[in-house]
Amino acid sequence: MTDIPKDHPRYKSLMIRERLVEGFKKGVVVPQGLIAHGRGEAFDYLIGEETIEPVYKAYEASAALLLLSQNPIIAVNGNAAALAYEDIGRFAEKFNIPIEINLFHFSVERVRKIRELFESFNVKIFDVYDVELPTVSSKRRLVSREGIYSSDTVMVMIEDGDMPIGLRKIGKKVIAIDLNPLSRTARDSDITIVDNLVRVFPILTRYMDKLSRHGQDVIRRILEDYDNNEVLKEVLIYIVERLTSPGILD
Ligand code: PTJ
Repeated sequence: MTDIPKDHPRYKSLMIRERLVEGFKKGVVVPQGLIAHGRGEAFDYLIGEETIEPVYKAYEASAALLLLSQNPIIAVNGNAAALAYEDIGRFAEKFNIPIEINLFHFSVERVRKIRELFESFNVKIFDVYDVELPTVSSKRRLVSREGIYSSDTVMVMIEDGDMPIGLRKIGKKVIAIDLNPLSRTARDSDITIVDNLVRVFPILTRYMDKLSRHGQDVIRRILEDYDNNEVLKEVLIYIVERLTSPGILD
């Protein structure tokens, strides 16, 4: 691992990069995943590398949807596992939500390596692909009958855009984590959390804890009032205002 001095102004971001590089060396992340991360970093820069105000509504709605779902599931790929397997594992364990390994660049070897990362958590992991999604053409169509295929809500992250639309076509609800508010994934999902995956699960945990103290009617209303397009617009406005604010280069 590269020795990054703690006082480096970009320490945090460089350490996150290191996780990806380590994941790549171990065969968890594909080379394309490094490129995908660069795009994410660019958008993280634009939002100031912090969770921004409009996105809290998406967090709240995501928690509401997960709490109301009968069979929610978290789909993980190479980047997600490399960046946040501990956070995802803890979340899945706490809220008893299964995980399915769902890869664009599919290989049995990568599935095994990603599975290993989650094995220390008491969570159900789906990694047997016995059915195909008729609405997805990429290798992500390979899913588990008892996992993604039978779920009602799927959480996807750092992915390339074919899953949300494909999943919604067969009646599933989709929560996406994607730093790019303009991506297909962001626009085609029911709820998009425009935030860096490395920040997402602790915040989502807080919302899950908070909302689970409320009655179903309150949770349902939060979901009904949520408008993903509006939130994406607010994110774009936030970025534009931030970039054009007088002190931006100070
Ligand atoms: O592991 P596999 O085989 O499933 O392959 C995964 C990759 C990432 C290679 C594949 O899904 C891909 O090519 O994705 P894209 O099309 O590059 O899209 C990735 C999206 O995730 C982009 O919109 C990025 O802005 C976003 N992104 C990247 N890093 C992060 C992120 N969003 C949230 N948090 C991040 N850390």
